[in-house]
Amino acid sequence: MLKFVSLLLALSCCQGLQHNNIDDYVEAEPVFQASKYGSLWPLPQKVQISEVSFKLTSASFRIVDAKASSAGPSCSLLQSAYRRYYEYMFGSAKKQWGSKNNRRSDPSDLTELQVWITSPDSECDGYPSVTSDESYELTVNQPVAVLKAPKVWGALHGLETFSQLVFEDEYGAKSINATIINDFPRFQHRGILLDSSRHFLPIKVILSNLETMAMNKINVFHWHIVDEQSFPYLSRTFPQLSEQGAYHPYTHVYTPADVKMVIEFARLRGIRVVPEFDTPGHTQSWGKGQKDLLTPCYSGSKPSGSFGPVNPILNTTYDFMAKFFTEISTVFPDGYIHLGGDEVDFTCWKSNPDIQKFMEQQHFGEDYSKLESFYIQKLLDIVASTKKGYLVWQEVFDNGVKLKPDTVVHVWIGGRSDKEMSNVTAAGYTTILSAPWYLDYISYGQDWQKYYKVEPLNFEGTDEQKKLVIGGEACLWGEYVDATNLTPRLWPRASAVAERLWSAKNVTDIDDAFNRLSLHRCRMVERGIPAEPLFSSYCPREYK
Ligand code: CP6
Repeated sequence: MLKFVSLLLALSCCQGLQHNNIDDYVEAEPVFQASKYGSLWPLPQKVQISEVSFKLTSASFRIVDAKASSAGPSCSLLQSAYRRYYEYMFGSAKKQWGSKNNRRSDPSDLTELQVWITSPDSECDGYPSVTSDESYELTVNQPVAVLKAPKVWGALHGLETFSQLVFEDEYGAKSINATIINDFPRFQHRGILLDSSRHFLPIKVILSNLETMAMNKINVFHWHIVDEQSFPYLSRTFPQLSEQGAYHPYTHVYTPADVKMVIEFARLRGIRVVPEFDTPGHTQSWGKGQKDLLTPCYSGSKPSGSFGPVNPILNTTYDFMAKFFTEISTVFPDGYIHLGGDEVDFTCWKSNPDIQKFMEQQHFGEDYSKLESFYIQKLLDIVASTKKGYLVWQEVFDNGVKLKPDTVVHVWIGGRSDKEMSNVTAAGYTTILSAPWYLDYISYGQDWQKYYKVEPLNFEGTDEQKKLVIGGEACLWGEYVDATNLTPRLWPRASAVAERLWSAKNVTDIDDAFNRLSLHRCRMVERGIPAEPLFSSYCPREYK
């Protein structure tokens, strides 16, 4: 029987940076030291690492289904994950990643990782959801390593963790320490918002960021797909929306096939795709292809020629929205749609005489937030009839709109976001936090530490209220971001958010985080992701 002790790991994925004797270091500067947790990121809930290690060789190591697993060779989600992680560990040149040929057995080799889905329904062919079981247990020991998970979602996370335990010596030989890990996320909703309206994001950029999300155990891609500036979503029902509203009608659109590809690529990595169609504000691009959808603004007694938010007083608006969201509810399999509702500018509504008349009829007085609520209420009823849940930005809650009890309120306004979290949860709504995680803001220095130090439950409230916080999202709005700079701006800064949302509440040691994150960032670089550096440093294989 092996005795497992938490022990300093002198080696990890990225060799050459560490010294074996960390006691030699006394200075408090961010010099690189080895964490006893190696390069694990985000840190699992429970980790025991032994000093005993095993060799892994590409010729003899395989990832296989455990005999008792409820998912077998027909589970292509797992089979493709085995291949992916084998290639991350050994490189893609080795063709016989799963074959029994050429197996050389050395007694000190680890020859197998057995993946055992324990629940009768592995969910292999399903989609991840907000209630998915993402837990797993990983035991690395002789003669085989075993990864146990109730569902495929936990197995995917366990494969990533296993790959993070493998390290290389200076001659390139791979090893792994005997290890026991018991892991599950602290929060169920761990998201990243990308904005494909301010700049079109090519599919390959979206896919490579989904891949990186999986490396960070992020499980929600919040796709802010359209906005004022462009409408790249190609709607089958209303093709003129992207024909007129995209930056380019053929090259800068997401076709139904593109959207399917993104959703399946994400599913294979345990990631939900939550689309956002933000209304009634942020909709200039919608107006180009859909006549009468937006409110005509007036200059004195005459239309000025410009348009404002969605026109909330016309029946045709709601007919359009019903058809449009019926399509969206079938194209996107996730249980939730983000309906936006943020930053509605009332200037245009105020200028329009028909709207003024409507305000009088409805006894709304001068309170245009009542008109906004009128619109949102009708929209929510339309979307609820498609059997989807919805998320909304915090203004919708602030304006007192009656929401379905399972609505998620998305808190984004900085400054007093803790107060907002208190209010939203006191009203009994589920909530996610983004206010401290606006990654489109950049500044000099290590701002990942600021994101890392956020504690999402630091607000006044009962335990009941705290339970309503299901997670958060890092937002990378697209005004200053396109394919040229998106990935390095996002990573590893979003990794700080990923660990805050996955790991235990008491994982707050910023020096240990620096050490692990430096290695994790080098690993992303080695895997072909241009993640920016944390500080002065080098990665052993950055010039490959
Ligand atoms: N676009 C949309 C945006 C923002 C929001 N919604 C935004 C607002 C303020 C800042 C950054 C982004 N660009 N549709 C707010 C949710 Cl600082």
